[in-house]
Amino acid sequence: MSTLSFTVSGMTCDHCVSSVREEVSEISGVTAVDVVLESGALTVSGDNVDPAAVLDAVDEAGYQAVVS
Ligand SMILES: [Cu+2]
Repeated sequence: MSTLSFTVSGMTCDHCVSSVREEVSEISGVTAVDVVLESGALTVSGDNVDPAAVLDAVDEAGYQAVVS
């Protein structure tokens, strides 16, 4: 189990947060997703989670993420 941290830009409301949470939750190995709207902080917990897959999932949701 490990934790990855990212910063997401472009989220403006709780719906944005839900979209990001939903997409990232679908990634193989992910067990927990925490998104903070105000700071854009995205924390992903799980086993052997590919950081690139997280960046892709956020992109898929319509936002931009960087590893933080
Ligand atoms: Cu929104």
